[in-house]
Amino acid sequence: MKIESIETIIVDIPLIRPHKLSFVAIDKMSSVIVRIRTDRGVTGLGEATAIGGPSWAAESVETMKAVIDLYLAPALIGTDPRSFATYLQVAHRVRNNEFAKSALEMALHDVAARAQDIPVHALLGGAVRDRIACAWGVATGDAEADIAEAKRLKDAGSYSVFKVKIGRDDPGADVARIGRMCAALGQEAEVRVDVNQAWDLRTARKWVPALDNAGCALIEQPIRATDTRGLVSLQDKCRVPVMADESVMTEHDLLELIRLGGVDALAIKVAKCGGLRPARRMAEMAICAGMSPYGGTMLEGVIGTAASLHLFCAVEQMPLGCELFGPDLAADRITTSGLRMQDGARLLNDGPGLGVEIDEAKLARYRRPETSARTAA
Ligand code: MUC
Ligand code: MG
Repeated sequence: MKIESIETIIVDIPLIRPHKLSFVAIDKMSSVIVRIRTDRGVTGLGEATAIGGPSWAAESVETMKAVIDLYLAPALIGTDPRSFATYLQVAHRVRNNEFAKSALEMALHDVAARAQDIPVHALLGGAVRDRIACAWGVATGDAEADIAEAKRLKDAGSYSVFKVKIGRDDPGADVARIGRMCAALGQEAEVRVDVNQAWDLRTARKWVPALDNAGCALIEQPIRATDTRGLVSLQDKCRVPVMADESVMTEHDLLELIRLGGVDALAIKVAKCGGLRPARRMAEMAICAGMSPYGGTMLEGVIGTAASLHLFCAVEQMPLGCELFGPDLAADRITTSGLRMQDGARLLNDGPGLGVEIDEAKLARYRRPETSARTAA
């Protein structure tokens, strides 16, 4: 089997409401969709998103598309998509650009799995669960609206774990509203926070224990990504898990975190790790070092979320669950089917491959103009 073409398409799908992080607010989900076509008629899909352009990480959908179109795709045309060795040779010639690589690597997994008529999780060792507890990301930008949204979702029975984006406001006000949210939601719900690097270490030393006392169940990336030592020191200041996210983009970052003593939890994301295989490896490294891997998101749509789901259902220990809520935050989708939730858990979908198909009319509606396909001459 040979790759005939690798197409990259940027899509922008509106969100059901603006999503406001400490450093940026977004009102659409911007993704690069990768579609691989082969000479045997087997196709594969991949997706990577960026939050606020090159803002959460160094890549944007525009850079991902360029890197794939100009540097990765041309070297793969005509090769066997099932050969991971070929992909690695090509990928190693491009430095960094993990998000771009992850979209391509995802599409290659989809092709390879479809060619064998098996689900992608079977290529990742096989699912050990058929569902995973899923948190909802609360980030309306307004304290009272955040509490109302979480309460509505909890009362509807759809979500019971909430990850609140804080760090835009004064730390004292943020901590007070987390306390109010915990009280409003009661014992059956869990409230976690993601500060997205907004605090300096001195601020975090004061407010991390206060968050813990307010009932917050997990504190993600309170300080800047580069201060790994500071992050480790904060874990000793509270009883609940501190989670590394932006501090650990690569395996080398993870080794450094482990060397410094580690924290309780690590957000694994297919995009930042550079693909399904490195993400799986990092989840296992975390487990070996006594950290809990957590199923993170970059707010992917159905394609990228399905890939993450196949991965997280194949990792043996995922005690903190995941936050694969991206498809529910988007107002629409470009696939013919969605991904199901039941009793606060995201249900693993069937294959073959990722088990999702493009809805061509929707793709045409949400694609940005000026797309290109790299095709064998
Ligand atoms: C992050 O830092 O976890 C993804 C979803 C969300 O709400 O924030 C982002 C990134
Ligand atoms: Mg985060």
